[in-house]
Amino acid sequence: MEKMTSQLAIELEDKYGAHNYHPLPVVLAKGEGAKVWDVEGKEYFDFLSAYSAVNQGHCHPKIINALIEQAKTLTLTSRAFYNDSLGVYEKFATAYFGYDKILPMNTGAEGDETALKLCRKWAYTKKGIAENEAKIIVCENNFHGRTITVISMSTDPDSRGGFGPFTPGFITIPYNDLDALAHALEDKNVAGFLVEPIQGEAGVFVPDEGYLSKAYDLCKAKNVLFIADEVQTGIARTGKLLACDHENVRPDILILGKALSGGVYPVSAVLADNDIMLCIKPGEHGSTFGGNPVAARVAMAALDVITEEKLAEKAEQLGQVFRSEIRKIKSDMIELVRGKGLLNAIVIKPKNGKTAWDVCVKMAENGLLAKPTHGHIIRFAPPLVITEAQLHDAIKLIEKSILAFD
Ligand code: IF1
Repeated sequence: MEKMTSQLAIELEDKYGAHNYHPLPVVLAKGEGAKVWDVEGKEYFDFLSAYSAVNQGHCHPKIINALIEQAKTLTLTSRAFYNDSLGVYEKFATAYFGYDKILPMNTGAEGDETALKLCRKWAYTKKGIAENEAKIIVCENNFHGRTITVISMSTDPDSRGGFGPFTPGFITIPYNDLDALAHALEDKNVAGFLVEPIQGEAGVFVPDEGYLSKAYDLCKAKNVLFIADEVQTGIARTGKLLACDHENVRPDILILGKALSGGVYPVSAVLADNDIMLCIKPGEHGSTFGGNPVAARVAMAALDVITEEKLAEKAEQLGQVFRSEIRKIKSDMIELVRGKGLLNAIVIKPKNGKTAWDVCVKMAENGLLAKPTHGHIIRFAPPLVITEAQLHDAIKLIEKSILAFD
């Protein structure tokens, strides 16, 4: 076999893979905790964490062990039969998040699709909306995944362009705008409001304090379901178990993904109480892999790690350190630092033609991986297991990289 090099790996992907991504030219071969290594053995801090899937750190021994043990025993039965792990996981996860029921799926987009179906079914069976008339309010600049219905809710031309016709039944309003929400809620056919507590892809856009709790109250007053997409913000990333916890909001429907498995396996879930969840009956929804024994064991281990290692508290404390240290860097390329917990972003002001992309390339050279979004924003989201000493080392690399353009 030919010896693997970064160059060869990139050539292979370019030649044989679909061109639906434009990665930084870094080829990773190994990960542990907050660090990853490329094919040539160069070490990096991972400040993307697979878009917040790897909150528990790369290859966490407890999660990997759960994966291996279950994989050796039973991997998949389908839901045509019961398995001896799913119910245990369902009891564990509903207690963990405080809901009556959980519906297991695999990817975030499937979680969102499931929530939309559940909301519509509830609208027809409980709220009394006429068949096919239900509407769901969504926000501008949302990101909920890549399926046709999910991109039907998108306002991003790259996500939507050339993929129509789209699924109807959505009302789009500006994010962080309570008046717009109140106005949209006047429509009697509105069944749900789907929102990211912090908009990730939009560039870590944190709404005004009180937005979520007031939005929740507005929804309640109109008997409309408040649906939170916590695929990216959930599971300790923002300094609480859920980002909605910052405002003591308990969503009617909660969507989780990514870090629900610690990035080890595709595991997503929708949680709700009986009144809503039992609107879906046998045969009306499902997935071959959803709720498989490996996913169930991996997710329990991943959630145990969150609790045992106090990762929400760590994210809160280290997030304060990150933002205050970055704000001390004297560079006119840093326009703004924002975020919550360890979900943060720097808005970059281009200088001498150098953009956020160039800063990311420079950081990679210096041993830190992060990804630009929307051309001028860099997201910083390390695994939550990063130590304070490692965080300070990483901040020095970020500073050195930005100052290289002065
Ligand atoms: C990619 C972004 C992050 C999500 C929320 C659902 C999903 C996602 C809030 C779908 C997925 C990912 C997917 C990833 C890029 C990434 C992303 F930049 F595009 F927006 F994280 F910030 N809800 N987000 O953020 O989950 O089906 O992918 O499991 O490469 O598309 P999925």
